[in-house]
Amino acid sequence: MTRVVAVELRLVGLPLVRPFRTSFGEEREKECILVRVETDRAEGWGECVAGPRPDFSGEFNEAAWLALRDHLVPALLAAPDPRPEDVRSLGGVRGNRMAKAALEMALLDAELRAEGRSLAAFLGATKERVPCGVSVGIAGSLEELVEQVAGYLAEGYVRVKLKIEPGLDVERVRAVRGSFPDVPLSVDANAAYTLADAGVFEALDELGLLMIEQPLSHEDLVDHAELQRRLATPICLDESIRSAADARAAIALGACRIVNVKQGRVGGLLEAVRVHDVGRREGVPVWCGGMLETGIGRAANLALAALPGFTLPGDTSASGRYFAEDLTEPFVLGEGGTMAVPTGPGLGVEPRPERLAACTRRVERIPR
Ligand code: OSB
Ligand code: MG
Repeated sequence: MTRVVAVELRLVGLPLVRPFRTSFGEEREKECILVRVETDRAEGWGECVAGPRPDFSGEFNEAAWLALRDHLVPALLAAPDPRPEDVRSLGGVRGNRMAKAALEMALLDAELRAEGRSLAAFLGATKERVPCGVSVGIAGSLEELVEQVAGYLAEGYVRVKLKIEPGLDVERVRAVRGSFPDVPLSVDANAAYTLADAGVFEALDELGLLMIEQPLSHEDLVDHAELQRRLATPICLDESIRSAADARAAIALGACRIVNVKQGRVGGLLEAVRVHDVGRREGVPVWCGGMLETGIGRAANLALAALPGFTLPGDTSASGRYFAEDLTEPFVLGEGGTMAVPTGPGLGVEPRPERLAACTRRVERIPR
């Protein structure tokens, strides 16, 4: 029996060590909502993957704040014994998956802390360390891109993903491939193309890429299936997969051969495990995506990435790839480009109080 005493919402902002440019714009800082749940037994933290603008998905920080404050949190506080698995349908709220995921994470963290059990163990992790890739934003020039990639490879990352957009694609990827012929390399278009651009992907198909992530619209599985039929390189879907049901549909249609799993995009860690299970059952490799998380969300991603179906390196980079100073103790890249999965109770990490205070823009505590 868990009694939730209060939920605290907090908007935080952290400067990024280098601007992160994608086909939908450039981020100079990380801004997100942290959720802290106080129960009668423990406290728990969750991080919302929404950003300041509704670009990656329809969710964004101000909207997620209201979904939490006015709908999800009141429903949670009204429930007599709320379980993490209830958050999905809490208060009959549709959508708002990123907001729900943050609340579910906080509730799970609190429960597992009270039980002294790690999130990784609870989710079914089978690895103590996970191999890590890095997602490289669109650079100012081709030379800068090659230099950035060289730097990340020197740090030990085992897979490099390049962001692309129309006009900044084949030439750049070809240059990186030319400089690093054997590096496991992929691209991510964040839905910036249409089937009329098939020629771009046919050219990329010659470069020995591990995968092409979300080339077309997030809403168009049929066109992805058409494109996949024309390519030898596997298509990986990110934005298109909002649930295990979406993953089943995409695989059944032949719209992808790989799935990027992000707990926030699919409404929480429990649904993320179900997406993983679909991939395993269907023989489709999955890997753990990222949303430039702070150490809180990063801890959750590492626990998830330690499940057996996560057979490709994730976008689970070290704290230093994002922040000069993380909210938690920094995550560091270790031997062989791997990172340790946290073993402490719950997420196994918590914000450092002075760093949290310095990054906080707004706090609201909602008591029972
Ligand atoms: O499409 O995978 C993406 C970051 C923000 C939004 C969308 C994406 C990304 C990344 C960065 O690629 C992954 C990471 O290092 O967290
Ligand atoms: Mg992506």
